[in-house]
Amino acid sequence: MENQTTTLDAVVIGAGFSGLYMLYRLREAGLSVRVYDAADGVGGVWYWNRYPGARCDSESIYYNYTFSEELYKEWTWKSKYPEQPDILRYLNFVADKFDLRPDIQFKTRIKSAEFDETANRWQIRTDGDETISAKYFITGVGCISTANIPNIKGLNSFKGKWYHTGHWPHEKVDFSGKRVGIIGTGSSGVQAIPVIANEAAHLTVFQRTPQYSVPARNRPYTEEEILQAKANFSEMKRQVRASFGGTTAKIGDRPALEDSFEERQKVFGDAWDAGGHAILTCYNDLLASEEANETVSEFIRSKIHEIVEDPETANKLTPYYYYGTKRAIIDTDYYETFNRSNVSLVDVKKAPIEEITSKGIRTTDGEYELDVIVFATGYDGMTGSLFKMDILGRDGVSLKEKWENGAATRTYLGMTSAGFPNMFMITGPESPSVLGNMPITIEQHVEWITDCINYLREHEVDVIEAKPDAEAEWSKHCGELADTTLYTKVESWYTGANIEGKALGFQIYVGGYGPYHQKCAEIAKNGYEGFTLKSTQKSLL
Ligand code: NA7
Repeated sequence: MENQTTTLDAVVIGAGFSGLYMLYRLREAGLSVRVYDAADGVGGVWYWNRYPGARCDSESIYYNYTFSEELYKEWTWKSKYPEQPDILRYLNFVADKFDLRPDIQFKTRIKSAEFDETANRWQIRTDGDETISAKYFITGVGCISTANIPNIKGLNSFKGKWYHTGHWPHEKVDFSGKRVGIIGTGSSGVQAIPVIANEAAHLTVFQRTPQYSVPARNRPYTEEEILQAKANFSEMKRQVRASFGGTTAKIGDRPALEDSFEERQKVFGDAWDAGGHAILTCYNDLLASEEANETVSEFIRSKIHEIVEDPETANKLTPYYYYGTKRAIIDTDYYETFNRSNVSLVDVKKAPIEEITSKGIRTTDGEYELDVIVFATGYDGMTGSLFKMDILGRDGVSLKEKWENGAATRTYLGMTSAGFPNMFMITGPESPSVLGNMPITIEQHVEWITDCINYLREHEVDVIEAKPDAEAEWSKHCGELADTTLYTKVESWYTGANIEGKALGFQIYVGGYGPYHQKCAEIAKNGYEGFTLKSTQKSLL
């Protein structure tokens, strides 16, 4: 499409959990709205993450929308942790049920968005040279959706095939008989490694930082569990929306050191046997106190040495940072996979990767010949996908310029930013976003934004904008909360440390979903406290 200008009330970017629900709500509110997505189908990250073993680590019965009881009851999850094809099917089911596709433009990337201060509208441009004029500009681009492919010398010379987990081909990749190398042992690597090892002739794992991982103990749901979850819908919805992390999981009622060593071993052992993230919430101070954290870290280290038969490999796999401060991982047979004769582990912290050659990967210890390289090297989190677009607010200032110093990222509630009127971010930096079960906080963001837009329309307000002092206060509050935890003491993608040259800063609200939702509701109730509301006729605040 060339040189066309479309006029809409709202443009939403991304057809994942965020964008689909935003579309549903705004359309229901009577707005003209269109969602744009670079993919040719719905799903967001679940459209792209098709690597072997791709699965969500939130429990299925919570990893879905709760806005519609009918939807909840019509959909049935198969297993405790949903696998990527099931999540993609679910999001397609949602798109069909609510007839969302007519208002989604696929295969279209938004290149830029500029706020026109005279018209009080956003001018948005696509990669197809279409221009859209919209009153509201809303991003639902995900927190971990821009792939990080490390800049390793020689990648172009590699004669085999290479893939990033987050941009996996749609057709099945056949590993049988192949020598495969995988770089990265975060959630994606840990899920993919056991599955690829089953198929490949040989798998070499290039590990930079060892990871703590706990068995998921995934299994099919029983019919009774499904019936119970559906019958319990209303209570579940109430609980997850008020909870800390978007599930009904309970956080321990006491500090770890209040128990004796034997008592703690029993508590951790039970959580290990139950599987999933329960081990992180056994006690209430595991992410706040170094001594408490060491107890759970040491427990997992001992499990690694129990499982992995070769002591040298077990040593290489043993982490020494605070458990949970890099994203906590759950797995199926991760450590067990290193007992296989066709799997080897290379420590690239000790012997760094020097280059990718035509034949494989060369570290300072020598060359590994490979047919396939898998990059499980993660994402430019939180800001990467926002920075891929030129977003220009008042006075032509770009969001990237404003946030250049990551440590000083400024948002108000993680949804808005001063200087960017009528722009909303679903799970932007400084919202609770990734520290929990995301669909639940996405729903809250979408509902808050919809209520806000309805309020503006009812009160004939043209422009809403965060006040600089309100957002400075919010950012300060987020920083102070983060400093009470161990998250800021470890390098991770949460802090931006995984991206070369990225300014460091922990940009997530750690106060929990429930308290955050309550705070947002109070701000709305007080007539959108901390925002300037302006109409062309009158100034309301
Ligand atoms: P992660 O968790 O960021 O993991 C990326 C992995 O790749 C991690 O082990 C990194 O080591 C490693 N990595 C990154 N760059 C390199 C280079 N240049 N050389 C060697 N190793 C490297 O990404 P995932 O995709 O696994 O998971 C992302 C999120 O998706 C996850 O947190 C869940 O929320 C879902 P490092 O630890 O940086 O030393």
